[in-house]
Parts: sequence; C-alpha cells; structure tokens
Amino acid sequence: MTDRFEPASADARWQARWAEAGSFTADSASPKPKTFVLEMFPYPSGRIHMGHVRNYTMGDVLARYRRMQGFEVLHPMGWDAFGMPAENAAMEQGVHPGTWTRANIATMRVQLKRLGFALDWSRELATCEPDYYGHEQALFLDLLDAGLVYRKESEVNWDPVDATVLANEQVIDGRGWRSGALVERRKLSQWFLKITDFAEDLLDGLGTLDQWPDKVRLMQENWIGRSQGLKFAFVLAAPEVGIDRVEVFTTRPDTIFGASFVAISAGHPLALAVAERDGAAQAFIDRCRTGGTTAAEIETAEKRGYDTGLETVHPFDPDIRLPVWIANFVLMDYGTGALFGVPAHDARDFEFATKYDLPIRRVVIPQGGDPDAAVDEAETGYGVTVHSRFLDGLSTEEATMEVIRRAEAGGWGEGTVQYRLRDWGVSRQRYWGTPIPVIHCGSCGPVGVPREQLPIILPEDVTFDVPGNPLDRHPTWGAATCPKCSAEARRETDTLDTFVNSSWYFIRFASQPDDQPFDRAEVEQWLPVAQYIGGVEHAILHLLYARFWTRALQHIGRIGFAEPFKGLFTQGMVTHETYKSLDGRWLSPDEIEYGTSASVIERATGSGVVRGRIEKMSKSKKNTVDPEPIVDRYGADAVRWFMLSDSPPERDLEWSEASIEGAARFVQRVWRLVGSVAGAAGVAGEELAIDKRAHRATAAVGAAIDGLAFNKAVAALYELAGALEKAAPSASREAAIRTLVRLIAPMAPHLAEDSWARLGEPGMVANAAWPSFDPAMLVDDEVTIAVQVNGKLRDTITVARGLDRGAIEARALACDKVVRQLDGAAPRKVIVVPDRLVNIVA
Ligand code: ANZ
Ligand code: ZN
Repeated sequence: MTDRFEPASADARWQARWAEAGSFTADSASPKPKTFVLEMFPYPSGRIHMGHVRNYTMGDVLARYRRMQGFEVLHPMGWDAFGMPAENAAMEQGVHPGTWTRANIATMRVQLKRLGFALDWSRELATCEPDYYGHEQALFLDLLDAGLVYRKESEVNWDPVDATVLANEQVIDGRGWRSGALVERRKLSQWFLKITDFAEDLLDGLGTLDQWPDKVRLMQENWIGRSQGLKFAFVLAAPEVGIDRVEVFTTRPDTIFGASFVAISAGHPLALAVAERDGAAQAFIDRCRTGGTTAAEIETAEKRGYDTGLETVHPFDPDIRLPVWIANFVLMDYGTGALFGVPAHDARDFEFATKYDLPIRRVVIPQGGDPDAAVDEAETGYGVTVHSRFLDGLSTEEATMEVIRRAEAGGWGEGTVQYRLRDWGVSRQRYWGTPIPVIHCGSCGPVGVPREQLPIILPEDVTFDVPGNPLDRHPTWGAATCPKCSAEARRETDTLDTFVNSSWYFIRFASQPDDQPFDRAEVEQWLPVAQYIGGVEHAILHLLYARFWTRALQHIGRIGFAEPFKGLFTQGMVTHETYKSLDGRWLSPDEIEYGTSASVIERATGSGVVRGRIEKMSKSKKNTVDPEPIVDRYGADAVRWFMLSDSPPERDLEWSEASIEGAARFVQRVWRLVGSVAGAAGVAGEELAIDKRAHRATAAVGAAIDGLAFNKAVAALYELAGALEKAAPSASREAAIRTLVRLIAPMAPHLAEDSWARLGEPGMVANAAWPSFDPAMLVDDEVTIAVQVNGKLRDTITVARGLDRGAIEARALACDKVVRQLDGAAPRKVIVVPDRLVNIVA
C-alpha cells in the first residue's frame, strides 16, 4: 500500500460513492431528530471563488458533524439565479441571460462537487426556473389578496441613457453605474410590499434571536429605526395657494421655541402649488430632481433652499411667524415631507441657516451651561431647555413629553412612534426576474393573474440591443385578457426584486411539491433553520426581507413560525495582498514573483511591483486566487483544512501558499498515522495517557464545532495527531487513531473515508457515529498542592487527585524544606485541605 494519500483519485472516488449511496439525501419522513444547516446560496456569476469555499466548508463541517451525531440533516444547495449581471452579459456578449446563467450553474455545480460537500443535490433549485418562480408568483398573489402588496407612485433613480430604473447602489456619485449619465429622479407606479406593517414585530423579534451576532441585530435595529415623535400642522398665515397648513414631523418637540423656519421637500404638494404661480420655485424644484435618492446622498449634498414667501404661525404664539422654504435636504417619503428647522440643535438646519442667514436660537444647554452662550455649531445632545417659556428648566425628555401633552390636549398634534423602515419597493423594470403576476385592465385596474395560469413564464425571444426593459417591447407577451371583465388588457412587465427570490428559498428547500410552493407540515419538520451561515454584507437587506417574508406567511396562516433563522453566523472574508505595476495597473498574484529580500517583480517584464494592502479578494483588484487549480494541486481536503485552520471563522483569512502546503502535509501525516496501525505490537504503560488524549480531543473538537470555532477544532486535531506520532504502538494508540479518523471526517472527508477503509472499518465514515467521551477521562488526575508552614508557602507537592488526608500529610512532612523548618520538632498541628493545601503549624 502506498504511503501517500492520493486526492487525485480518492476525491472523485468517494464523491461518487456518496452520490450512489444517497448519503446526504435528507428524508423528511425520518424518525431521527432533524436539523437544517444552510449557507447563503450563491449567485451564479461564473466560477466559485474562495469566499464560497470558506462559507460552504464551514457549513459542511457542521452538517457532517450533526449527521454523525445522529441527526437527519438537511443541507441543500441552489442558485440565486436572477439579476442584472446576466442581462449585462446579454448586452455585452449577445448571449441570452438564461443561457449564460445555466452555463455558469453547470460550471459551478461541478466545482462545488469537487470540494466534496455533503449536500442534498436532489433538492437543488435555481430561482430562474419556472418551477421555482411560478410558486413565488403564487405567494405574491397570496400576499396581494391579504392586502400586503400595493401600488404607489414613487420616486426612482432614472438613468436617461439606459432608459432604466437604477437601485440606489447603482448610482455612483450621482451617475448611472453603467452609462455614466447624470441620474434623474422620476415618478413611477411601482409595486410595494408592506414590510412597515411588521416594523414593530421585526424589531421585537430581534430580542428572541439570541443565536445571532449582536452586531447584526444592532444593524437591523438601526435600519428599522424606531423613534418617538410628534406630528402637527403649522397653519399658514395666509392660505394663498389653496392650502392652509403644513404638517410636520419632529423627534425633538422640545426645541419648538428654537424653530426659525419651516422646510418642505421639493415634491411636497405645497411646493408644487407654489411652483404653479412661481417660475423660480419651479426651476428650483427641477434642480432638486437631479442627483440620487439615497438618504446618504441627500445628507451629504450641499444644502440648498428656496424661500416661498409664505409664512406659518407658531403653535404656541400667534405673534411668532416662520417662513416656509423648499429645501433639498427634506425627503419626500419620510415623516410628512416637512419639518421645522432648529439651527442651534440640528446640523443640517445649522448649515442651512448659516447659508441663508436665518436666526439661530439656543434652546438647549448642557447641565450647568450658559443659556446665552453663542452657538458655533449645532449642539444635538440632550440637556436642559432654555429660552422656551413654560419649558424652561425641563430636561429634553420632560420638555418633549410636555409639548406632546399640550399638542394632544389642544387637539393640534399627535404623539407618534415612527419607523425609519420604508415599504419594500419590489418592481424592477428588467427582464431577468420573476414576472409580477398581474394584468392591468382599463376598467378594473390591476388584477391578479388567476392561479391556474401560473407560472407566467418569461418569453425566451427577447433582445438586448437597445436599452430599457425587453419585456416592454416584446411584440406579443404583454397582450392579455382581463380575468375579471375579459376586456383586452396588458400584462405587467415589471419583474420582482431578486431579494424576493432569496426571501423564501430556504422554505422551498425544505419542501418541494409540484402543485404548491410548499407543504406546511413538511416545512415545519425542518424550519426554522438551525444554523445559517453567510456574509455580513447581508446583515440588513436579505436577512430583514427573509424575516419579513416569513412573518407575512405566518400572518396569512401558511406557516406556524415567525423567525426563519434560529442561529446566524457571519464569516470573515478571504483576503490577499494586492499588487500594482509601477505604471498603476493592478497585477494578479500569478503575474508577480518574489525576488530576493522580499522584493516583488512583475513576471512578464521583470520590473518592480508595488505591494499594496491585504484586501478582500476581488476581481477589480485582481487579487483573487481561483480555487479550482488549488483543488487540482492539493486536493479538496487540504483546501478545506486550510479554510478552517488559520483564523477564527468570523475573522478575515489571508490566503497563503505556505498554509495550504502545511494543510497538505497534515493530510499526509494523518495518512501515515493510519498506515502505522497495521501490525503494531501492543506496548503497555503509556496507554492511559493516550486514552485520555483521545477523550480530550473528542470533547474539544465537538465543543469547537458546536461553537463554530473551527480553528479550535483544527488545533485540537493537530495536537492529537502530534501525540499519536510520538506514541509507541499500543492498543490505545490504535483506538485513538480510529477516533482521530472520525473526528477529522467533517473537515477532511475524503481522507477520512480512505483511512476508515484502510483501517478495515465497515461502511463509510460519513455514516459512522461521532465518538463519545468519558467526562472522567477529561479530568487531570494529578494536582499540585501548596505546602505552608505557619501560613507561609514553603513548597509544593504533586499528588494523585483525591488522595486521602493521611497520605497528603505524610508527603508534606517529608518535604526537605518542611523538615528543615521543623528542625526535628514535631508539628503542633497539621491542617489538610485535600487537593488544595497543607498548613503545618510549628
Ligand atoms: C425639529 C428638530 C430639532 C429636529 C432638532 C431635529 C433636531 P430621525 O430622528 O432621524 O427620525 N425631519 C423630519 N422629516 C424629515 C424629512 N422628510 N426629511 C428630512 N428630515 C426630516 O429624524 C427626525 C428629524 O428629522 C425631525 O426632527 C426633523 O427635524 C427631521 F434640534 O424636528 B427635527
Ligand atoms: Zn377588467
């Protein structure tokens, strides 16, 4: 038998054996306890990258471990297959998005299989196939029936060159990311999901997610953004344009006497009314329409305003008048689209007031501060109210409550709980997405497609040679008859945001009937997902949408649980040093070479290379390492082992050639250990120590995997292997090697299978039971005891744990140092605390 483990043959051999045996097929009818281990499914961009390898290796270790522990494990894989990159490929390469996507899936499936992941491939799904998105359409109709879907005019980022709507992330410095054109704001009728109905539940639910990282819960909390506030109307001094009041929203009612203006957004009805008779106002509003719609962009843009000439009356004093300005920093769809400005205590208002020379009045001071101190910058902190009549001396909280109380008592305002969260706009004017199953009728309005017509399948014959949505210009696809009145009607040509696809795929993984999206009873066998693993970049949107979708399904009675993911783990990134040529081109690791004394040169030209920072692997910086040739060279197990070993899983992992080589060497060390078992003669003596090593490693590896501390599991395995390499042959050593093979199986499954077979064990190690350990074997059996004379430490003795008092006393009295101290005299008293100390009173 060769003394080398050969991944080139072993990997494929065991992958085939697992597939033939259906080893990782999850049986919903199994009587075993069930668990669902899930990693975020990949977007089929073309090839697997190192981030995927790390993510899926972690999930795989947990899935294999749970299986060996006796769980029926659901560990599926699929493809988040809709989205823009496929359409970009269509535009750039003339290939159909479906062709491109399916080819990528085929490539990446092979790549994933080569890593030996314990996946239930029988449940594989791709969101771009009608047998997935057709069911999504049915769920959309369910939510529509339940009143959780509606249509609303809203402002979007419009790219005038590509003639398309852009997501906020696609607007870079106010320009379309593809065309580079200045982005405009446009009003479009779009579909929305009522996630705001669940704002409070989604916030409260975070409290139950004790197996989620705190940082993710905090990010969601901030995104939902609950705040206490007041809504009230400023009455216009003269209702000149047919409107007599402006409703504002504030979270600082306590500052009301510091107000120096009222500001309304450019889309506010009052602004539009003013613009009808005032050309300059119209021009200002038009100017506001350029630039992105993100809160961040509006926040950072220069503050600009237009004085409408209108005035409002202060609610507490009819003699105080506040001018009404149209301002570019007021968002149309937040609060009421209008606010009162308090320059002394709000940064935007301060900038605005400084620019337009509006009064800056201090109404809050820090505890013990000077009420008449000048205001050099906005002081946004809480404190004591001043210059505010009946509010003087009250704390910010007290003054807030007092103003709300007076507003409600006087009937001119209402305390509110406000959420930052907005409803989820799901319309995309794109081809490669789930068609929204609605028909627009001239007389009936939008009508849901009858369910028997589902799936509404995307047409194949589409063109991408001109910008815009190919569905809009398809010659026949849009034609439909109204399901209600049978009149000629138009099919909706918007498709769903791809985040909808990923909001329920975990449910479809659990249950895949043909005739409905899922079977509730079967879903509840598996969900909630016991452990979800993925990138922290999804901490907000994906995880919030999936939580919402689950709650919405619960709300309409389709499932019986509220939270989809019981445990969440966000892994760190895989990083690599970056390189640039002297003329500023990014260079890939393949294009460089280490010269002498750690200098780096460009392989092709021999010229110097600038070494940059260690950063997340990304195509744009060319610092990626393709996993496939690494698997070719070192085998799947070495790659998996490296992914787990060098850093804690939540931290970044720097790619290193030396480490992958170390991992490959370790694989061979284990193989040689296994080989050393055959024909070994028994040597007694060391056996208890070896047994203990094995029990300790079993406990440590199990605890580490339970805590997803994979690097610690790896460390415990290194330690055990090291001890076994040094140990003389014995029955205990052999048993420990059999244990080692099982402990290593979740991480290096091909090596473990080959080793298991080599040891003559029956069946596959994938199906073997996880080793158990005896807690008594974990205890150190020797203790070190302090020996004191008259309360002073004189010596220590090492004795067997639990040794009786008499024996301890005898050992202590025999110590040289004690003998010297006593100098022949008998001790007056000896106090023994077993396992702890001896005090000799001389
Ligand atoms: C008066 C005031 C005084 C405010 C003060 C703040 C500080 P958060 O807390 O983030 O929810 N606001 C209200 N509607 C707005 C809109 N449509 N666009 C932009 N800003 C708007 O923000 C609430 C505060 O943001 C509100 O409280 C309001 O300004 C402003 F010392 O009212 B405040
Ligand atoms: Zn109709």
